[in-house]
Formats: sequence, C-alpha cells, structure tokens
Amino acid sequence: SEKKYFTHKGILFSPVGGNSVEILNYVEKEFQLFDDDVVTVTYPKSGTNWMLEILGLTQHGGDPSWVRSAPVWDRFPWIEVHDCLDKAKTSPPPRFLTSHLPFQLFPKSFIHSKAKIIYVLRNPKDVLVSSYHFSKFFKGFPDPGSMEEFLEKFLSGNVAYGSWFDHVRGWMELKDRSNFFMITYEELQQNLRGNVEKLCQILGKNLNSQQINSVVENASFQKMKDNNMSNFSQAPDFDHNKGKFMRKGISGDWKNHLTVAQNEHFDRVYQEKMQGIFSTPLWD
Ligand code: PPS
Repeated sequence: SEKKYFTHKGILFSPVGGNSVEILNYVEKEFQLFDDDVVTVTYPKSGTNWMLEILGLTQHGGDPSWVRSAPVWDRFPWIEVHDCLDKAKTSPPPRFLTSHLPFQLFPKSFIHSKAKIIYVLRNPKDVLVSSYHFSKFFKGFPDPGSMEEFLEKFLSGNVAYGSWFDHVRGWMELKDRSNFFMITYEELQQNLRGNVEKLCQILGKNLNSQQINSVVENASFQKMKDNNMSNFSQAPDFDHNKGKFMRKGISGDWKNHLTVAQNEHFDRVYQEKMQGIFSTPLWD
C-alpha cells in the first residue's frame, strides 16, 4: 500500500492529494510570494482548516456568507496542490494561501518577502490520532493498519509531508522573524476570541465586538461541521462512509487511543527530537 506515495527529496507525498514532483519543484524554486500574501502553514491535521475558516471570516468582517460560498480549497488554495496552484497564482491581492510544506521545500522567494506566515501547530499525539482516522477514508493515503503500526510510521516520518518533528523544527527556525506568527490548536480552543483579536492585529483588520463574536460563532466546530463548503463532504477521493473530516475537534483524544507504553515511547522520541525547541512546554 506504500505505493500510494512517491518520494521527493526524502519526503513522502501523495499524487492523489494533488502533489507531483513537477509542482513541488516549481513551488520551491519559482513560485513568487508577494509582500501582502498571508500563508497558513501547518503540518497536516494540526487545525489548518479551522485557521482558514477563522481567517476567511475575519477578512469578511464576520459575515459567514463568503465561507459558505465555495469549498475551502478554492477559497484559500494550497500552493503545492495541482488543482489549486493556478488559483493561487491568479488570486487578487492580498492573497491567502495554504501550505503543508516543510520549510526546506517552501518557496525560496519567501526569503526576501514580507509575506506573513501563520504557522498552526497542535499536540503531535492528537495529530497522530487525527491522521490515523483520516488515513482510513482519504483514498490518497495507505491504510494506517493498527495504531501500533501507524505510530511507528508517524514517529519515523514515514507519512505524507514527512516527520512532524522535522516540520516543526524547520519552521521554528523562523520564530524570531517579524512576519512569522505561531498559534497552537490548543490556544484556539482555550481562547478563540482572544486569538481572533490577535489575528485582526496581524491582518490589520478592525472588527467591532459584534463582528468578532460572529467570527467566533461561525468558526465553531459545529458550524463548520454543518457548512458543506467547510466540512469536506464534497471532497473527491474520500470514502465518505468510512469517516468524517470534521471528526471530533477536541484536544487530548490521544488519551483514548494510546496505551501507556505507546505514550511513553512517544514521550521519549519527543524529548530526544524537540529538546530546546520551545522555551516553555506547549503540551502536557
Ligand atoms: S488537513 O487535512 O491537514 O487539512 O486537516 P486540518 O484541517 O489541519 O486538521 C483537521 C482537524 O482539525 C479539526 N477541526 C476543528 N477542531 C476544532 N474546532 C474547529 N472548528 C475545527 N475544524 C476542524 C478536525 O476535526 C480535525 O481534527 P480531529 O481530531 O480529527 O477531529
């Protein structure tokens, strides 16, 4: 089943997901970022689409009609995905783009641009669990097998977009740049309103309190689950009988899936690979 992937510069990608060597090379070497671009960057299953909904609502003053008007992948195109790249190239400014790429494959043009990066990260144990379920119904990924098997693949980076640890470490090297903003999934859950206010500042948007309320309300898990343009019910290449994109939307679901031994193993790998990366621990 691993034949569902191809390898590019040591990282696994899925052709069904719209990736190809041509596109990855083009995006890395030729795609031009502009100073007023806003790029949401994540390791898969970290809360990408939640951030896209929040940004879309914020950009439209809290009015939900726009996020209900077109599928999320048309609204804020993924740059490294076949059907999205043209849209990304022709979007009127300011462009809102999306990427799961590790930093080393991200457009080189970023180095000299003021494009803003919003990097969303999530407790990797919950990323693992979310990915495990997603792999069962997304036809582009091989069947995850047992949790034990999938855990090993995840920890060694034998999954699409490579290792979580390498992805986060790579992007964290930018953490002191003034155009790099990092937000965790857990922070969004603890204080969505406060983070919407922070995002307004980043985007230079001036929303009144009613508009902010509307962003918060319409970016809720339930509202997104009910929005056919955000819940991936129209997505091709999904086996919609085997699972839902809007699955649980909680923090700490790993506690329902990992054994004590698996959790300890995860902690050991985490400590070894993430030493010195965060000044305060982000997860318990
Ligand atoms: S993808 O395929 O990489 O683009 O997936 P991504 O959007 O990054 O992550 C999907 C997980 O995010 C959850 N989600 C939310 N949680 C809370 N609130 C809201 N509004 C929300 N929207 C999406 C989604 O349910 C997936 O997590 P799990 O744990 O599987 O439920």
